[in-house]
Amino acid sequence: MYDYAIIGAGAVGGLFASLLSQNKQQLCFVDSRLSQTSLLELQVDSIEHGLIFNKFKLYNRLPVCRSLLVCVKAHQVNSALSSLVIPSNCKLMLVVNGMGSHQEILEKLLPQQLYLASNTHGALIQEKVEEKANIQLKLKHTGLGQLIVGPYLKNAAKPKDLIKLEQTLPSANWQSNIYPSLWRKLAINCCINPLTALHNCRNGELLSAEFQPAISALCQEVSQVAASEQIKLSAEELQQTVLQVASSTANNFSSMQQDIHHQRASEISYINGYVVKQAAKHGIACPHNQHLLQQIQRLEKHND
Ligand code: KPL
Repeated sequence: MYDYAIIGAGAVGGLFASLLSQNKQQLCFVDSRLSQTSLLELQVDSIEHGLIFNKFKLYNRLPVCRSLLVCVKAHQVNSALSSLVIPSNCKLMLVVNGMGSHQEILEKLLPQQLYLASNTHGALIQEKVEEKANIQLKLKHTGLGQLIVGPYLKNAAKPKDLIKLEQTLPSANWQSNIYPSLWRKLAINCCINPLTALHNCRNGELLSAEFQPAISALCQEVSQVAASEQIKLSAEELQQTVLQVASSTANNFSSMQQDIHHQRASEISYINGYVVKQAAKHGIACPHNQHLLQQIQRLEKHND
């Protein structure tokens, strides 16, 4: 039996696979689009352990595993899981940007099987070669962050497997109410992702004075919408967190900058789009988030 199966052979999935396998966890990857079982050769230039090399099986069906880690784009969660049957003794942990994607998969599992995570580790794909069905992936761990995990059902007890996750990944932390952390990460993504995509710049450039009014206004709106969902996060605290992350990932291009640059669909509907949708439910005006949502959607249409 595998300890973890991972869906998403990208920067985040690859990073966690290599860190977990350093700690003797049995791991594999799953991609239901494949026609046969293949191999993933992974090289990670990690901050704490230097170069890590691994080979993982890449299945096209779900093997017996204790936990399934889903590390794909928010808009891919539903389709990545659609053909898989998730047994009731398997925990599913969503490590995705934005909010709302978990609501699309609730009918696939019991609510107590679902765990949500907020990840602030930075990782960058340096090379990805797909040869026949096999994949060679080279990654760099660019920022030491945290993986915060909690249950979809607030205050549910911490399962034994997740105690093990905390022991094997020193930067993993359990929170019985994960929602404030998810909103904090949402605020980071609401500011950094669309602004870097629209200005085609690295995260660190958002530290300049010209961006401060926009970041402040976006944080005000996120704070107000979060409060309407009983999550108390002050706009000042959010703004400080956004600037800290922009500084610790200064050299990175955000995932949305990359998506827009490479003409791929972005996660905007699960980031600023989620804030705008929740705001509308509560009758709150969110002009700054709305504006960024529209501008990114316009770029996506232009790329079609
Ligand atoms: O999550 C990120 C992303 O790019 O999606 C941040 C934290 C902004 C790092 O780039």
